[in-house]
Amino acid sequence: MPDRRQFLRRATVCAAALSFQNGTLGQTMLHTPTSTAAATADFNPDIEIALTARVAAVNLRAGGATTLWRYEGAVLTGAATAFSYLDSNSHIPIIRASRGQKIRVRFTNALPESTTVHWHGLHMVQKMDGHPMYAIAPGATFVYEFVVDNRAGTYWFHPHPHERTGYQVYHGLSGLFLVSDSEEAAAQLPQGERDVALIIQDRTFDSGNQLVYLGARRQERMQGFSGQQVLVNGQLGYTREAQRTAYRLRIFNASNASSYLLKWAHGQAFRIIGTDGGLLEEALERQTLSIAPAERIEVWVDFAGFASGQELQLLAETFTPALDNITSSQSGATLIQGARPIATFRLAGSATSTSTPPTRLSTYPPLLLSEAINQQSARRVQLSMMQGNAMLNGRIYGAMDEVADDEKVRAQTVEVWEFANDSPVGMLMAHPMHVHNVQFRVLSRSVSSVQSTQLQTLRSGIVDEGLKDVVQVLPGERVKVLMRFEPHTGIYLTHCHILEHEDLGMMRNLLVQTALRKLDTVKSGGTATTAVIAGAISADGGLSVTNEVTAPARVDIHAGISPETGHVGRAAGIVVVLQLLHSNSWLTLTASGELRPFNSAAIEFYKEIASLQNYHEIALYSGALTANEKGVFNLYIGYAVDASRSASDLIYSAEPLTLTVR
Ligand SMILES: [Cu+2]
Repeated sequence: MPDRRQFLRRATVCAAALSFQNGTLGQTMLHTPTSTAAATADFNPDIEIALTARVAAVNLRAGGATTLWRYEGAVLTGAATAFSYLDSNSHIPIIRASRGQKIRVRFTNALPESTTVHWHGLHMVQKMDGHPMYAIAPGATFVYEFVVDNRAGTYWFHPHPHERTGYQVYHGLSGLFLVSDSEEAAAQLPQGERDVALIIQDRTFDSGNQLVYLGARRQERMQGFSGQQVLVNGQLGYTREAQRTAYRLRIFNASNASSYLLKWAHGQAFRIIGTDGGLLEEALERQTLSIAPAERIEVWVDFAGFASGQELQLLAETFTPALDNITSSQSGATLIQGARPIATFRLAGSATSTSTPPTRLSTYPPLLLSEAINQQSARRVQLSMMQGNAMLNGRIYGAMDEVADDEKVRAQTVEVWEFANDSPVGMLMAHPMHVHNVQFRVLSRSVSSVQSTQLQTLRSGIVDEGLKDVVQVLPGERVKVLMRFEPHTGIYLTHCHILEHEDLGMMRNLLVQTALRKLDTVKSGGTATTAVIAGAISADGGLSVTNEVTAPARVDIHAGISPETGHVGRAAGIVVVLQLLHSNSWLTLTASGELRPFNSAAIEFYKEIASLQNYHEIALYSGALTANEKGVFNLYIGYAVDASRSASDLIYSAEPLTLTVR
């Protein structure tokens, strides 16, 4: 049995979505269909970039220009290196920033359709996350402002408009967002010319050198798009001259749907130093690398032991989401060991002495299963595909603000999630699952009952170590991950990163609700009052956490309780505490509806609930406010489970509902 108080302290979660007559607070918060955002006057960015998405012709290969959708950028403030293109002539942009820097991106949509910019893997407030609810119309601008608070690592950005992400990314819209920090600097990894990004994308070109994407048929989209050629950094047969020394390679699968199994033609093992969320704590070695769409794997390699003029080839086998190995049907260089060379390092220069392979790379706060509020009952996300739909828990993406009860979490709490790709009906495919605004640890990967050769081959190279924001979930598997939600609250997303699946609706909103804490500062005392407690219906019928009314006014107050997962099904007492700011008194609402001085030594409960459900809505008050009731009122709601009834075991809302009566 975990110690109860420890458990509660750790949990820091619980109750209190405040809601009113005309709908829940959640819905009110979600009513933000803005497609523009202006710069904030006092933001003072360290880096300011003008970024435009437009249609442009780019010379990708011989035979004429290819029409792409591309990002163009210019640095307005900060180092010129903050924005560049990969390999100088490429269309793939790179933004470079240090942890802690303030970034402003003045984005202009010069495309013929709406788009957004999602900063994949980075922690963002809701409005800056590129959620499709913030679609930016053609010709419109949107100013993204955020502070980089992720660890050093290889992050990226791409469009996230509803149902069009696959098309827009395929046609060229994606870029790297590289974060550096002091810990990375201390690791003394190869830098500058020896820090190389390898971006893998598969594309199909027609005879006029134009990109060919799949059609609108649902069946095609279910299969996902896999191209006939595998490009690295925009080029087929990517070749790079390299010195005979150590390199850092940031390998990133930016393909829409294909997964790759990578290996060196010369048989060397990969020394893995980082994954999605930055450097590993300790380097590890693998003979092959399996990389799913949106995943990043960083490796360290030393070319010192090879001769000048020698060519080292990185080989790839391509797997579709259905795990068909289509390498032999793809074009490109000759097959080697059943794979195609996708990148070649041609060694040059004088020999340098062999470098010491990195071992210890970083440390980060442990994320422990014991911290999870649902250690015994993982939050299940069932993946399924049937009747032309790709679904999460049997649902496809609905309204922009639609959130089911089982899609709500609490900021700063730790949860276990289980992605279950074992639906007994429908098609089984690999689904790389991504959760916005969080980096997680992979806890376990069940052995699948489906044991095809392809699946075993692909699984053999999977890198689950480190902090991740995408995890490959193979057919028949269940993968458990552990994550701590960031302090940012609001609507984020959980989705499959096969972009055609995402566009089909294999995506759901994730509502991160306010972190709740025990209100230790509640004081007893004060005097009873006839003042009516908090909350108001504003002129348009909408409601927010902070309300103002001019007396006389009518108010309706409801409070919602969403207990932490571990408390569902248990008996609980609900307490309502009212703080009168004008008199600095604390009151509690009794079961009979009276307001009495709050006494922490003898808590009076407003209501008993026999079995806590995921959500309870409680009507607290309905009536009129008179001019005598002017002032500011803060309302908190809390609960205590089972027989525990002492003040120290109560879990309160962190933020009050505030009503100002003028
Ligand atoms: Cu999928």
